Amino acid sequence: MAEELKKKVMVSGIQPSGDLHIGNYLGPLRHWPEMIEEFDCYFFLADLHTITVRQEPAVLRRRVLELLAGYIACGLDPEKCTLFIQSHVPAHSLLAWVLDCYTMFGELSRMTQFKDKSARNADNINAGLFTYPVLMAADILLYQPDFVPVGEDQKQHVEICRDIANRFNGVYGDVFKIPEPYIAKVGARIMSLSTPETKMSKSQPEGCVFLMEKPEDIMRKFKRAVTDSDREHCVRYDPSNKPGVANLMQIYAAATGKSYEDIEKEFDGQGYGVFKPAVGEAVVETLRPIREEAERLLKDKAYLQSVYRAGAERARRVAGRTLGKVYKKVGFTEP
Ligand code: ATP
Ligand code: LTN
Repeated sequence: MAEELKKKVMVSGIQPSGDLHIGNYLGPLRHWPEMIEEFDCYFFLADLHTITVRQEPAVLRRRVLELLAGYIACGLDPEKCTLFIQSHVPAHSLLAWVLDCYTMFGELSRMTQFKDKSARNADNINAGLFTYPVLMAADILLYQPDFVPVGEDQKQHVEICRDIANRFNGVYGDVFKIPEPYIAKVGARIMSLSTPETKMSKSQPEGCVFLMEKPEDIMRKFKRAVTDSDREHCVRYDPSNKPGVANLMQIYAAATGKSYEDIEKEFDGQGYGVFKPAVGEAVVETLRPIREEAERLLKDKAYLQSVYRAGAERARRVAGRTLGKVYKKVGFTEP
């Protein structure tokens, strides 16, 4: 226990709003298995966040299990980290309410994800979509983490979490640790294969490669990936002028560990007709063991249940300590 207390703490979540894709994997998730060796890690399925957009209940239930199997298959050994489902730890919702009262309407209005998602779901701009970053701040602050490993798109949410925590600490003393975002250098923002100007996202399945997809489908998507219309047809890292090629290079670099320089040399004098299938092959090979392991785990529902139950129990203990402290500080009467 003493040893565990000394370890730095990490917290991160993924929404079960769709299947895991290579943006999630090659961005943050791929690094998590190394982190669990070094840090005390809490990884959860953010089901409370997911209902900000309307979900089919049976699909949401299935996805949570699939994602949990995906987490473990990606190398998150449940013996070495805490894996749980957000709605199983009520402290997330309870702290979110308190933090709502320390978050300004104006700062939430500036969140780009709110602006994007409300534009895409114009018929359901609900209050949850607006206050989502406060729930995310609660998810984080409950565990007093040092780092929050996420993709580039979540940086703004980690920043508002820091602002909320600083505001609260300013009133009540050092209640919360102020966490840092932890963003991978390569893979921080994997772009869509069909529209490389936009982020790869599960809501746009054409340009998105899923972790559990069949190899032939993955290959087809890479062969059709948008590159560029210049005559040069050479593999060169130039994100402003050749965003499609730069994205494929980023994916190849993340999957193989090669540098952009190595990749330019490897494909020197060869056109995209050689490069694109090579990226596809590298991705297929990276994903193969993950897919096979996830399929195996999904057949063992009792095991998955034992993992998320044990995870929630541990998370509830840690989160409960922070929530208790917060309730006391704001002046709630002890029950
Ligand atoms: P989507 O836009 O695909 O619906 P999301 O942002 O809602 O995704 P989550 O599945 O909750 O995604 O994201 C889990 C993690 O993956 C987050 O840390 C997020 O920053 C990261 N991530 C999502 N998309 C990408 C991407 N295209 N490139 C790199 N990281 C990504
Ligand atoms: N908002 C994130 C998912 C998420 C998260 C978190 C990430 C919810 N709570 C806490 C890190 C820490 C997303 O949509 N990708």
